[in-house]
Amino acid sequence: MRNLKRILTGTAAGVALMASMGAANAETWRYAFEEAITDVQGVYATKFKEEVEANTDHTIQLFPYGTLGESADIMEQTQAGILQFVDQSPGFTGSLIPEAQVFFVPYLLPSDSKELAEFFRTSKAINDMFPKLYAEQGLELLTMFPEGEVVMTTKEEVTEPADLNEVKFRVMTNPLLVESYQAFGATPTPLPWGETYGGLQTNIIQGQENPMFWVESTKMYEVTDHITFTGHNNFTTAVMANKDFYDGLSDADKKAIQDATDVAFEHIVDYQKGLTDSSLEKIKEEKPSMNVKVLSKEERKPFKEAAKQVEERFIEMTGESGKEILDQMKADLEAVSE
Ligand code: 6CS
Repeated sequence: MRNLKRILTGTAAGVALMASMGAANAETWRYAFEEAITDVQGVYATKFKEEVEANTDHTIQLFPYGTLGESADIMEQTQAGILQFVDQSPGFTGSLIPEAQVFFVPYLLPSDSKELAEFFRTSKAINDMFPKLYAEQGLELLTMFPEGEVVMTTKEEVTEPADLNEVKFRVMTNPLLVESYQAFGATPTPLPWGETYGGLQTNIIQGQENPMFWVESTKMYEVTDHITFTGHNNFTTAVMANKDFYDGLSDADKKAIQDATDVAFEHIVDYQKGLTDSSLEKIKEEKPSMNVKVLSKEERKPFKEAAKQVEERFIEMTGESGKEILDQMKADLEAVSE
């Protein structure tokens, strides 16, 4: 082989042939996500791509939101093996993996971002239990990471559950989120993302929830007038690979993917420092009349009270398996809060 290399590199045609031989196993892998390239999932995917391309012969082609359809479409394409990687948030995975709805038990996750990141890094529920559930659906769960505190944006001010009465509130297509907003006093309306802006514009819906960077980048402030920090959740997302594809990789490629996953996780945690505040500033510049309300401890009480029945519903909906995940998550959260 060394002799062949010496012979080939002696001529221009030989160099070209060597390059193509080197590339014989190189593949292009497709990775779709639910946001734009400049949003949190896009920043994560870009870092992941950079790392994989630097450490393997392979190339990753990124497909931001809208290029291949809605979240449900990219998940279907990944399960079918058309895509190799997908970022789908548990908010859309609830019907496929009911236990993933645990991320919608209100007031479960901590608000402190350092504690939250450490939870995602160390959680047995996330790193040991969820991968088995995703594997049953033909998916290799690579990571889960937080995308920021969820706020409500609405047409009318919200300070208590009674303000949500008769408010058609868009939620991701997730049965437990429907339960949550019912418990909060609203009329939950599950919709794919693509119908949200238009729904608010035409008053078919009057509210939605999401992290601040998304409220800013998707211009939710153009179609709603109030932002409420209720502290009830932090947005979680998940990145996975098609399992048959992943299982068929060499150990070196698997390691490169795992390493890229870890590097991109730390990058995205770091990237989000101050993001809620800077997004809020941009919104205030674009629309100074936007009303921003941070609910006090006292004002949060009735929402917290309602959360109890949502937790009970989660257990009813998911049985023993869901309860085990919830209990483990609580233990994992306890461990990082110490
Ligand atoms: O609410 C949604 O549907 C969207 N929210 C975020 C933060 N990312 C993607 C998802 O589609």
